[in-house]
Parts: sequence; structure tokens; C-alpha cells
Amino acid sequence: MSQALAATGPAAGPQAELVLDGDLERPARLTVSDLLAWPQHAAQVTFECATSGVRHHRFTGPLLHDVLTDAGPAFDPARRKDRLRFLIAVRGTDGHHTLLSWAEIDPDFGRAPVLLAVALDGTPLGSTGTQLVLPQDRCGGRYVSGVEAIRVHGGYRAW
Ligand SMILES: Nc1nc2c(c(=O)[nH]1)N[C@H]1C(S)=C(S)[C@@H](COP(=O)(O)O)O[C@H]1N2
Ligand SMILES: [Mo]
Repeated sequence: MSQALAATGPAAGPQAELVLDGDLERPARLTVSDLLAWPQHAAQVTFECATSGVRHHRFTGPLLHDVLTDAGPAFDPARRKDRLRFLIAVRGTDGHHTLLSWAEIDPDFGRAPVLLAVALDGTPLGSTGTQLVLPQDRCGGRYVSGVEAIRVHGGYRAW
């Protein structure tokens, strides 16, 4: 079995797709296999769920920042402050969704090592879809599973 198949699951069954859109120069549709094209990172995480208690998991996958950067967010790369109004919305197939700020994952600002997982505890996520992984979060609420859409918003203005 190829490395890509081993990481994303058996060829049988449809592969879940993730749509990247919004203020991007190169919107994209990606399967979990496609996410193997970026450098892979591992995270051993512990989080607490308000209803089911403490969970421990190991995830692997690319950095959200690497994947979104390649989609060409519509800011001026030479001006760091231009990135501060950008938001990232992440939605699962069940409608569960969360917002992140671009600055939170940007290496020049919050540097949160947020992943788009291709595997959870060694189980490939090809058919269920990628899962958002926030190793620094104490609560599991933002670990959105079955991610089907990520939308980058560049025009946020509070005032
Ligand atoms: N798509 C989706 N992802 C989700 C949720 C959800 O309702 N839908 N719940 C979150 C919450 S509240 C927690 S605590 C974790 C639970 O992760 P676990 O099932 O691995 O314990 O998933 C998160 N991801
Ligand atoms: Mo939870």
C-alpha cells in the first residue's frame, strides 16, 4: 500500500472533500490525501470535554497555516499589519463551526501550531474528513471533526 493510502484509508468508499474559499487567490477543493502534499507534523494532545471528560489523542497532518498560505490569502505579504483583520471560519459536516483569527496561527504573531489532521490515533481520516487540531486548547470544542469548509474572511471591521 502506498504511503498516501496508508495515511488516508482504503481506496474503497468516497473520500471526504474540504472546500477552501473566501478571500483567497487560489480557492481549492482538497481530500485528506491531498493534505499529505504539505510537510507533516504530529501532535500528542490532551483536552477536556464538558460532557465526556479528559481525552488524549495523537494527530498527524499539515499546519493549517501552510495550507492556507498556499491558497493565497488576499493580504499584502510585505505588510504584517495587513493580516490582522483576517478571520478563518471552519465548519464540520454537522454544522459545528469555529472562528480563528489569522494572527493566531501566523508565525509572526500567535504561532499556534494548528493542524488539519490526516490521521487520529493512527486511524486514517480519508472518509470522514480532516479534523482541526489546536494543541494549545484546554477545551475540545474547537477540535472540529469532519471539516468540509474553511472560509477566509479578509474584510472584518469592528468599526
Ligand atoms: N464536527 C464536530 N466536531 C466536534 C464537535 C461537534 O459537535 N461536531 N464537538 C467538539 C467537542 S465539544 C469536543 S470535546 C471534541 C470531542 O472529541 P472526541 O470525540 O475525540 O472526544 O470534538 C469537538 N469536535
Ligand atoms: Mo466537548
